[in-house]
Amino acid sequence: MKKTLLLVETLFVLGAAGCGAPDGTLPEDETQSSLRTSDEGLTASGCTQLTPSSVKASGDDGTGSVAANALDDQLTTRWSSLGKGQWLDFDLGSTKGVSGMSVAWHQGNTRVNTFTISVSPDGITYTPVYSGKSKGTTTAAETYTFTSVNARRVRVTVQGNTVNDWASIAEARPCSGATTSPTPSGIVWKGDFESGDRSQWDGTQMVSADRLQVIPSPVREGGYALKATVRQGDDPINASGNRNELFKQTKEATGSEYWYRWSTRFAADFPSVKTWQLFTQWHHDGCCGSPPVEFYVYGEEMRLNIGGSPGTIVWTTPLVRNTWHDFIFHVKWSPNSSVGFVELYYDGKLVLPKRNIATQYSGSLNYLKIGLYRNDTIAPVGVVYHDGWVMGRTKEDVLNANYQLK
Ligand SMILES: [Ca+2]
Repeated sequence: MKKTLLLVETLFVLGAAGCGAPDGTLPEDETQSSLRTSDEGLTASGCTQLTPSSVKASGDDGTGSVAANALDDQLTTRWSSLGKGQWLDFDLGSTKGVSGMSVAWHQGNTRVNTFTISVSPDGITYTPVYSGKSKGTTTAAETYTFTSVNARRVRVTVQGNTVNDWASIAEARPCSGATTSPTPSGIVWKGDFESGDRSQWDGTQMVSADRLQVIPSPVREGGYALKATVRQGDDPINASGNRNELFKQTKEATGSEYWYRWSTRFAADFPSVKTWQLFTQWHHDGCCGSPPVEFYVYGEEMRLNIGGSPGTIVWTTPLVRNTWHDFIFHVKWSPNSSVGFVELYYDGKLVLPKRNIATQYSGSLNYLKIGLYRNDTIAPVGVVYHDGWVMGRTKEDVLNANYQLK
């Protein structure tokens, strides 16, 4: 066993050198994993485990970490395969309702894995139902849920982790909801600044920390909100326009449906200019062009534009400064204009009934950006406040999200 491992290690190093790879990729560390033995089996939470009839994978490590190890009820064995895009694929034996997947990640307490879950009726055509990251804080199973779908096969595809490009899973099971409810409820994410800092978000694009401050006043809910300031010339990413923005890699799967709630307040002296000032956007992960979902101010008007440039302005309202405005935004994410839709409540009223429109670009997933991003011709300082961000699966989720209004 040890000999085989060493041999494989040599081959990998030689292979990497031969390809001119910048850093040799070593096999998955056996020593560390043997230190993390545990007798606990896989425990799914909030979802009833299904029993797959078999499992297969895109590959393994050649030294025994095969697909079946993810289905043997032991956290001490694992499936491992090297490279982004490696997958593990469960056959349920027949078509079943699937609404989640529990995964116990190998060394899951030290690595954040990026992955997608997709389902298939036939093992040929796969539809993504979930994209996300593992928490990176536990070796116990994490359960990822999505809208229930009938499927024969469930696949998890791993796009590397924060330590290396190994896909390594100790145990995994597809699961189904305890009820037949088509939309399992739950809060997916909160970005309400109640941590007192920006840590609920994935990162920033700002010229300096004073441009995106978490502040105790004014707040719309709880004890903290975000104050975003843009001065002319602020250009943290050497791109068009001036900005200071916070982002969250929401990466909503195609076909997924979510509700978002947040509040925004424009300072009393927020600039009045006949050009664009974006305060909330869902940006595509591709490089170029206007984002598919843009909330922005133009002159004395607030607008929602869908579909980039030119896109379609689906809602406008007069801009009112110096007071909080509450948004509840319901979206089905799809590049197909007869599948995707948007629906908007503003200050407690339904202002945009559900309207079918393409909300993604084909082949691209979106991520959320808030703050202030504006035309670089604008000279006056712009200040906008954001608070209470929450993303859920139902309207009730976001309405009941412990949103403590001031
Ligand atoms: Ca808050």
